[in-house]
Amino acid sequence: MKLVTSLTSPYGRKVRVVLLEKKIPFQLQVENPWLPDSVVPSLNPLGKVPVLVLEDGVSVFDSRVIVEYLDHISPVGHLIPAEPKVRMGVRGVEALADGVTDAAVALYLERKRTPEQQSSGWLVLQEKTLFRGVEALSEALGEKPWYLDKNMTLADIACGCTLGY
Ligand code: GSF
Repeated sequence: MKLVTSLTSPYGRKVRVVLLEKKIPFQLQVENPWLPDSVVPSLNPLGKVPVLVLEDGVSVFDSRVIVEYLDHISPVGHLIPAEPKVRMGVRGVEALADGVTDAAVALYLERKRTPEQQSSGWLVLQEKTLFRGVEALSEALGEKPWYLDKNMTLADIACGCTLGY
């Protein structure tokens, strides 16, 4: 299988960490989705990375769908628990972490625009989301070493990639 991503993408990083933790061999194809001649839209109609291309040519996106698939195909180090409520908690932290990343990406893109084009209201909105989200990530972890107490799960990987970004 081949992972198509940019090396700076926090969502792509989450998938790369999962691939490595689960010891799944993969090819890496580095692509910049923002370039006008990018191949990414031919793999994902949304034009976004990461995309996982399977042996039979099927393209899988987005990162949450990819990590779910990867966790199912290998029994090595399960990252998404089976018990429904625990599973919901782990996926919930992932959704929160991804949401914080979305706000951080939105801030980054807005700040790349010229000062005249930037919307201060939009920047404030995204900043508030970002800080609320980080606070909620911190509260959910509390004093525990991992979100699920004894084991590292997808929740910890997603949170780590968000904080890294
Ligand atoms: C987000 C992917 C994304 O926004 C996921 O896979 O989890 N919910 C999706 N990717 C960005 C790159 S980055 O900010 O990581 C992307 O490919 N943007 C290109 C575009 O045209 O929006």
